[in-house]
Amino acid sequence: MKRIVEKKSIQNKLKNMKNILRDYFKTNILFMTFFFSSVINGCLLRFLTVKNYFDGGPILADAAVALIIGAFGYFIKPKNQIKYFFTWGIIFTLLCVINSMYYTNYLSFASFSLLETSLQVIDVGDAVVENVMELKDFCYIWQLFALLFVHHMLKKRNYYARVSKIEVGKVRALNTIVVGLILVGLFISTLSSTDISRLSKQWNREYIVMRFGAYTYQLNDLIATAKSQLNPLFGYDANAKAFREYYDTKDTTHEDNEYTNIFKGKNVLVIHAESIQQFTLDASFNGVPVAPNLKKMASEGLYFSNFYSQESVGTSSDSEFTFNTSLMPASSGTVFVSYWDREYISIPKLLKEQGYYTFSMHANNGTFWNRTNAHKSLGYDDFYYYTKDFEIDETIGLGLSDKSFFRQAVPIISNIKEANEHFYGVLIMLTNHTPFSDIVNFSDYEVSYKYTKINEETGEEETVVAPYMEGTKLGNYFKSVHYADEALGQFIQDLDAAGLLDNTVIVIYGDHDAKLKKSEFVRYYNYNHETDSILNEDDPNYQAVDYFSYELNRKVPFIIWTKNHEYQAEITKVMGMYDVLPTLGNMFGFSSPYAFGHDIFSVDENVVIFPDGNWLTNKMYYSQSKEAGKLLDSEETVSVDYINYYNELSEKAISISNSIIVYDLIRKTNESRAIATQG
Ligand code: GP9
Ligand code: MN
Repeated sequence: MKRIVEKKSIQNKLKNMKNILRDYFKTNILFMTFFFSSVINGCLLRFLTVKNYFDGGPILADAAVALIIGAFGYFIKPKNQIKYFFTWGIIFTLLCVINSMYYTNYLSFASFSLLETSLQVIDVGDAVVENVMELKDFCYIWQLFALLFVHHMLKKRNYYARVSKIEVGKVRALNTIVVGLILVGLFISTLSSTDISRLSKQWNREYIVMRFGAYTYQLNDLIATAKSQLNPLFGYDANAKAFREYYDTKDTTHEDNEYTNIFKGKNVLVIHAESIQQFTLDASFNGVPVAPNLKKMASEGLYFSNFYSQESVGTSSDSEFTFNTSLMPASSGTVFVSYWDREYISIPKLLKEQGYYTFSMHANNGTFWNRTNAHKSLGYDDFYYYTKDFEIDETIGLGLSDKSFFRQAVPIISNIKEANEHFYGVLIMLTNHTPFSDIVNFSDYEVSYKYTKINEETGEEETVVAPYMEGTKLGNYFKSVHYADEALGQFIQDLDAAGLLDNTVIVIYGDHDAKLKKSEFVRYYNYNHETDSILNEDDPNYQAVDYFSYELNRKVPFIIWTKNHEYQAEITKVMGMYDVLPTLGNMFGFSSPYAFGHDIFSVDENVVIFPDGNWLTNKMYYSQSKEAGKLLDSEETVSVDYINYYNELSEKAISISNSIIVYDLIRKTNESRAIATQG
């Protein structure tokens, strides 16, 4: 008997619950539309970007954010609630669209700190438009249509009038907030200390979106950006202390090696080779190499064949910065735009101490990447740029063609040589800049696949041309690199003819990869010329392009070359842009106490730390966001301690380097030293 009563009471309770839920859903339709569409879009964004399909954590976080934000809608009269939900719908949709676009282009997520930086990007014109737009980036807009459609239906059915009679807004708002907070609590209980530390540091953006969902990421980013604006005011003491401790315990001893002072007193011309990746040096089509001049110089000089750029969102400007200072790029925003006025120890400044005249040259306008200010701050005596010093007589892609740029540069350098005993100059190339589409109008380099076969009807041998990379972005990239390589080859000849190579060291670096999609490489590696199609994945010859192979292939060339080829070697040790200052410093006789890189000839095992916390040694590429590594030699093994050691090292370097930038710690240290000396 007792059992029957109990069963009935449970049944009644369930029934009651069902009725409550039914009534709830029936009278909260607009809120529910907002809630579910927001959660679905949050998931969709992750599905289309970081691809963590089955992780409950970020769904919980997205749901909590949508509940808490949605809850405040109840403070508004039902008939007016659409205005509130639609406004948030626009914000959430924009957030998804922008992040999706950003990921399409940079494989990372957008940040409020980039608002200032992105104004720089507008100058790049068609490069942005052509790269940015993909249909899938706009699929989130359905949320807005759903909200309008549901609102329209509800209005037609007199829903708002009915609901206003029963809805006590404040109670609903509070109840919803409580449920939201319970979800927050549940979510927090799933977090590890690493998750929390990464959320506060914010540089591992991919990881944060994977773990916390896009809405929490963006909210956190907003707080981090606001904080970084106020940073110079807050947190100085703790960061300055960490900085002092780091350098107090850092071993800065350097022993001489066979390259010490080999180039002391020689002139330097650095070529910033826009978007040139290392694999192009080994590529050829129909027997014609893509980059024969670079290849030749690599074989005649010191060639660092595992050299990686360490750029962040500041792309070209980040590479210029890291090349010249051996510091990492800023964790939020870009140095050239937001932190150009800090004090840095740089190659131009160090060579100036040895009596060098230092200059930079670029055929874009001087304001791009705030170079007019940033180059001064880096210590260049002069910056030669369009519109000041170059005439636009041939335009390809973004601006003046590299061939014309170099042609016009030679007489300027000749004058510089006349007027100065020693010089250090950096020439920033431009033509090989994404989207590489204009180059087809100037290049006759073919990226097709030509082969011979017997014509079945005539029985004679004939040449067949399969399109291969023609008409693809990677194909255009090869044409573009071929052009840049020709320009470079001609420049070296012209420098020689002008007598400018005799006492000069040429340094060439690719500033970053070309940001090409994996699918472009799939075609390049797996093309079947006979059928003009891509091999099936199960074909034994199929070469997959996975995350690690793609990342490893992002390396760029780094070459140190002299006319008489006194120093020839291929250096296979992994090397990063931040190793340039110490390595050249060893050769030219300068050094920076704040360098994060190393003289490559002085280290046993080098590590390249990327701004997102990933790192690379000659043994392993490790991704901190994926918490996975790839051994470069499958026969080798590494221990967990090895991985932990480099994880910690990377985090420390990124953090200290960022403090130097944000808190202007080099200037502060010099000032306190000066005061101490006076005292
Ligand atoms: C623009 C050029 C390109 O002047 O240096 O910059 P990027 O888009 O590569 O940062
Ligand atoms: Mn660049």
